[in-house]
Amino acid sequence: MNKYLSISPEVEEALRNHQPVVALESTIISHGMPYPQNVETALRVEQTIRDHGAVPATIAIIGGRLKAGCTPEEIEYLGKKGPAVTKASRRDLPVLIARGEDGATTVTTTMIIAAMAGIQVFATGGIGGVHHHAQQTFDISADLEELAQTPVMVICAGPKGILDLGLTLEYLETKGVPVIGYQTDELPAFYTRHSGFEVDYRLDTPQELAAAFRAKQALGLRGGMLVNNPIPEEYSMPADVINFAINMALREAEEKGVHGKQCTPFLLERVKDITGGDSLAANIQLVLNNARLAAMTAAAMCV
Ligand code: PSU
Ligand code: MN
Repeated sequence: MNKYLSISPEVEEALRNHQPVVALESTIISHGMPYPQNVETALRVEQTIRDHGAVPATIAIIGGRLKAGCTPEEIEYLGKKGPAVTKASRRDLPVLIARGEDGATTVTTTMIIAAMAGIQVFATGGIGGVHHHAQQTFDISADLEELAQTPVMVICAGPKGILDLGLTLEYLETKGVPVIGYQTDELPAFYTRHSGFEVDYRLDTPQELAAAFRAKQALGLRGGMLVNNPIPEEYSMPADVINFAINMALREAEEKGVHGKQCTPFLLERVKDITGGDSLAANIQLVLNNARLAAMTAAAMCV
């Protein structure tokens, strides 16, 4: 085992007994939602995973340790510290670990640590992708490169419209990442069920998801798989409301010259404020929905 990795006793026992485990990220806690809703949601997501027969492993970096499985106290600590915690992507790991610092894990680093621990299924809200105008800015999330190389199934509600969805799909195609729609042919776009783009394949059950992932592994193909699970109809937001907020946030980011790792947190925060908190309610529901599917898929992976 990696000398910097700490697996919680509960997660370690589940993995040893081939029981289902679901990884969860921590940037969604520190940077994705305000306190205290972030901590409440993180704990509710863990409970939902337990209710569906799997063990949750919230992943983070605490005091230079890669944690697979955080305690409620550690989740509270990360949630309270919020954006003061370093948003840790792949390039941040060496220095953070060497200095013994804290880091909130993005999709990228959650995949890295999950794979180190032997966890195959990961539930989150949204992934990073290719930003608008990436032709000029080169702003392409490291999440896409991680999906290309690390063997973890990522269950999300689709990429948000803060990204260029068409270019994000092109990038994933180039990198050989299967883009799956769960019970849908259309790529969902996080707050809404519709994007106008098609997924590569529609799969309809946790068993089908598990079978496809198993086949990928058995074929020796590198990388993960992106499962897009649409937000439940009753919680989805009207397209005009969310598009208005996204366009306004994008304009503001451009005017202010926001770039680099601040870009995604800036856009998420502005979209939330512009929608007067409605987007936060939708965000919480879609994460819970993904947690349920991830728990059932992790269970299907174990049979
Ligand atoms: N997209 C969302 N919600 C999020 C993120 C992205 O809809 O919380 C977070 C995730 O942790 C993701 C990261 O891995 O932002 C991507 O950041 P960047 O675009 O800087 O790679
Ligand atoms: Mn970026």
